Amino acid sequence: MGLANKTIIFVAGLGCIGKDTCKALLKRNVKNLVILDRLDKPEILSEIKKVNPKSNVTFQPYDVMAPLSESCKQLAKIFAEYKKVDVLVNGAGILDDHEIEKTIAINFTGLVNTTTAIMNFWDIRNGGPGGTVCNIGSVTGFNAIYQVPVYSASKAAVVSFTQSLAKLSKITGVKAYTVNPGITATSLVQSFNSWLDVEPCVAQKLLEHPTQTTEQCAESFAKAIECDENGALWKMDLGTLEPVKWTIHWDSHI
Ligand code: NAE
Repeated sequence: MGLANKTIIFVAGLGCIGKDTCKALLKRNVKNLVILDRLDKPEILSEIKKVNPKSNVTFQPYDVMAPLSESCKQLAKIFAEYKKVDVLVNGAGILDDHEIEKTIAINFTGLVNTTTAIMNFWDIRNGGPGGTVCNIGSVTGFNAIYQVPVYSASKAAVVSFTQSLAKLSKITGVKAYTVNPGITATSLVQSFNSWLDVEPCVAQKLLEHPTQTTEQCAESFAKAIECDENGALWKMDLGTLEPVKWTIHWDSHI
């Protein structure tokens, strides 16, 4: 998918990976970039806007923990304004295994709700034009950091949900894939709680191993969005972008 002239909604576009990915998208001349995030960060927004003054970049406060009906209302306003939206990026996430319910609510339920809400506007069964959902999973959705089992499982849920969405695209007309970063130098991984404090030094131990920069991650991220491959599982680790081949252990045959 050439990104020039496309309209993209980016949930969590003001986070560390989000910000640099927004910049990478603007370098590709995205037409409209609608950033939704929980916190208003005007200085980050203006830094993003500067990358390409020809692109239209806007921000709206958005909490993925809001009820589904609220997400639907907010998306209705966005669709009324832009008419056509091509890609939804779901990127909200927290890493704190002391916060069990919040982790599931933000990392998984919130992503499911935003995706469910946009189906009202995209589903070809309602006369919609289709679209593409790009969900941020994690390499921990493939193989857990077992000291943060709640976070890892929330990302495995994102991977699984997105694989089903991709298979449903024949019915809905909506494509889906995940982008799964390896450890990326952001505030998320600088310091975090393990489950039941099983490993008090988990962040420190993790960061003893090689990581990638947000700029490297963002470049891979933008390339994955350009590929627009339904069902893809992209691993974005150590500055590379690689498709992951999923092993099939069972088939429902339906
Ligand atoms: P970050 O903390 O800078 O970004 C988190 C973003 O989620 C922020 O924009 C924040 O405002 C938004 N957010 C949190 N709660 C929200 C809510 N209720 N409603 C709306 N937005 C909300 O950290 P980041 O590292 O840039 O993380 C961005 C995404 O990438 C997250 O989903 C994270 O899980 C994922 N990710 C990060 C890494 C990493 O190493 N940094 C990895 C994979 C995936 C590797 C690991 O899994 C550790």
